Amino acid sequence: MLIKHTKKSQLKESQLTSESVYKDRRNIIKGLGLTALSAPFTSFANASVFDLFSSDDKSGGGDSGTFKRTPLNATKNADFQSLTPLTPEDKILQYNNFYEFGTGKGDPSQYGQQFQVDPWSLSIEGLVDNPMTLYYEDLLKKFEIEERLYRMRCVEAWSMNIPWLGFTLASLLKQAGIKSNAKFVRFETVYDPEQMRGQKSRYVGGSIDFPYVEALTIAEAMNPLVLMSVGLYGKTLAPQNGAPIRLVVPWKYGFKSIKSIVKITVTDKMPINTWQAIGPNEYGFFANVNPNVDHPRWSQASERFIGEGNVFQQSRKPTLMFNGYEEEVASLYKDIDLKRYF
Ligand SMILES: Nc1nc2c(c(=O)[nH]1)N[C@H]1C(S)=C(S)[C@@H](COP(=O)(O)O)O[C@H]1N2
Ligand SMILES: [Mo]
Repeated sequence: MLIKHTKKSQLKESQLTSESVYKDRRNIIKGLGLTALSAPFTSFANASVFDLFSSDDKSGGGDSGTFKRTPLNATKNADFQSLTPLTPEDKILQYNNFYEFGTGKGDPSQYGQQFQVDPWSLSIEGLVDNPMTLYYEDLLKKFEIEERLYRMRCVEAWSMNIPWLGFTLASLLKQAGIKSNAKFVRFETVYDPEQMRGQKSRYVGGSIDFPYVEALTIAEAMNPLVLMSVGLYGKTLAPQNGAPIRLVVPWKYGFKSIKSIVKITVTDKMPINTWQAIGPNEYGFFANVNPNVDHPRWSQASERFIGEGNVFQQSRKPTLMFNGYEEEVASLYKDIDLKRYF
């Protein structure tokens, strides 16, 4: 007998949305005498702290923008094609976190359209046999680009399903050749205050000490799920999504997926990532999606899925361990206390 094994990461959202959460929400909305109206009160039924404070999501905030994205050829990776529903393209382009352009969800699309991505250079340095520099064309041509549909889960308790285009970080690191004493891979976003208003003003950029930094252990970085993304929905990335190249680590909170990368350093010292530097009690190094480890200020047990419709029509669903990628990555953490190393 042939048993078709469906990976948990490939289940449909409809199979995951907990009915009780959904009913609950409908009753609260009904109780307020509101159906799907855009009264701010309805969102209290299921919003996280962040949802309530951010002035975002009427229908996304900014507009998709005037930046020219070009079509990209990619091979569909058959293992990652069945995730549904996808978040609509306009939402992925208009609801962003990219503090270099401002802290509002609409700021990156509004203020990022003039951002220059070509020429670009990305250096790979540190504990590698072949240090290298990749230029704009290399990012799109040097590696085989594939399409993968991945969940994306922000630490703020909202999520999207995104059809990324990119290549594995492992393929890049293999070309660079990691030395045997290497332990971490550190990533750095471009520092360009003239083009990034959030880097020019601490007020606009949420008091972050730029450049934005992220890091993974070598074992995490070599996991075949990790992508260097250069596009989404069949085209190159828009600035608001981290053009021309950004990281995608689908089992970790979104802040690990650093945008607009100019430097990758292989090192033997554990780097301090940007959000950990800002709030070490709230954001850790690992940042694995975990429904059982709450953020000190809000629950991580469920999330608002950003799909069709406005914030009030969107469903809440239970958060999955490692964002649904448990089969692929749980072994990386088998001896680790995930409550302590969050
Ligand atoms: N350089 C940089 N990278 C970043 C961020 C940022 O502010 N600056 N925000 C992170 C957060 S919190 C999230 S949720 C994702 C959002 O990616 P998206 O806007 O493409 O969905 O980008 C991450 N990468
Ligand atoms: Mo995030």
